[in-house]
Amino acid sequence: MTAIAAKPYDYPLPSQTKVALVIIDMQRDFLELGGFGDALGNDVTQLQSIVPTVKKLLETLRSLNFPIIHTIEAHAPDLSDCPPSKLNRGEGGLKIGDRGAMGRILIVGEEGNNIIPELTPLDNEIVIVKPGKGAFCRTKLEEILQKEQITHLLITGVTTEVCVQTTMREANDRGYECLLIEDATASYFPEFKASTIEMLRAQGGIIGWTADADAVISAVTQKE
Ligand code: TIU
Repeated sequence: MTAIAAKPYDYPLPSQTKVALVIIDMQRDFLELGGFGDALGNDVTQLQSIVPTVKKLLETLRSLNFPIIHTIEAHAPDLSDCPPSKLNRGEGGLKIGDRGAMGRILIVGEEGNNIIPELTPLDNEIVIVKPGKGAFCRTKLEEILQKEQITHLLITGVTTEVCVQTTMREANDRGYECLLIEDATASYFPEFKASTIEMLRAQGGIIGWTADADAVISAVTQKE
């Protein structure tokens, strides 16, 4: 594996690299009725189409022993890690911590906060519980990546222009080589997904690369 066919040019994978799959916030709170995404007034069905693709990537990279990192956007039950700016944002409807159809919205351990069953992490996989949109903000992610000597991140999940884009920008500024898997990320707003993909890879890959899941799978399964 020396490169993945990507845009704006092939994503190089020199021999010293260690690649991880990152799956951002594939939680019931964002993908199902009664969760946080729904409470914000979004059409949650927009996100469900990527589940088979993320599952295929997860199963392929898992079977090849790549490190897998799952993230969950969640707050403590007492909301001590939720700034008032985040808690009070929005117009009407249920807020973070309110009780919804799947338990308290965006609260750690509640039914709606779990990763969807199709993508349940294995015990040996890394799970980052994050209070912000970016996965590096107030988490141990950077420390873990350094300890595991991970240099390259293949990024998937929801939503493209919120938690996915924020995380990719945070990672890029910390020196990680990032590739966003286009058909494994989704937004409630398809036009925002399209714009995000364009802006991340513009200017010669100013934030990183983008590629289809098939290109990633073909590269990682090819014999050396
Ligand atoms: N609302 C929205 O688009 N996203 C979030 O609130 N969190 C994530 O993107 N995970």
